Amino acid sequence: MIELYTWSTPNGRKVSIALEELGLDYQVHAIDISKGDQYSAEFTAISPNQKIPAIHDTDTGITLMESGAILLYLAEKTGRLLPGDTPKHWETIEWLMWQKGGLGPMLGQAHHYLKFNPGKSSYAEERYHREAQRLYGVLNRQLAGRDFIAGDEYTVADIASWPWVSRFEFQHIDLCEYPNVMAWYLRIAERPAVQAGYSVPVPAEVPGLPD
Ligand SMILES: N[C@@H](CCC(=O)N[C@@H](CS)C(=O)NCC(=O)O)C(=O)O
Repeated sequence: MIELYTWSTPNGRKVSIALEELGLDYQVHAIDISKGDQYSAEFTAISPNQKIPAIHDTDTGITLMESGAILLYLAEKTGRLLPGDTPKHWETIEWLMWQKGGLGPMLGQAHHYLKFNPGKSSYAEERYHREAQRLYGVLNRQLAGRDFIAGDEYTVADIASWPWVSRFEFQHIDLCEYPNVMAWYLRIAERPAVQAGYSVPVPAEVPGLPD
């Protein structure tokens, strides 16, 4: 059984979507980061960096923070979502690291300046909007002629990036300008595991495209 410590954010949803996809038994502990639950002594013992998501696997005794490490752990535990074929394996890891080091952190800043604090810094708004557009362009090129980021297989690289793209409106991104990303976004949005994992821990609808 996996104990999942999470909140309804892109990083949290990566793990609930993966757990649903893998059909693993899990129990949710809501850590409301808007109320400061992440700073409690109990949660700090589980996630030393005081951020969600984190897991504890009661089968192995392993406790992990960092969404990328958790996705790799779940993939290794089940033998799924990470191709065994060497070139595809490393391409999946490469794009998982791209999400962790680029797409996630930069879009997170875009959320702060474009969605939550507009008007505070035009420099930051322009910088993170431009970087968001550049990153969507990178993803659009990677997805040309492919159903998924690492090819024809749905992997942890898709699960890591998709919840960030689901917040395209926060980032002032018009998905029509990135047709390969748009098709990939909609393809993944249909998966029952994505819809179920999106509602953890707070019920939420997967965002559709604006009319
Ligand atoms: N690198 C971490 C980032 C985790 C992260 O930033 N989590 C956010 C929610 S998406 C959080 O816990 N924020 C609470 C805070 O910053 O106090 C990961 O990928 O797991």
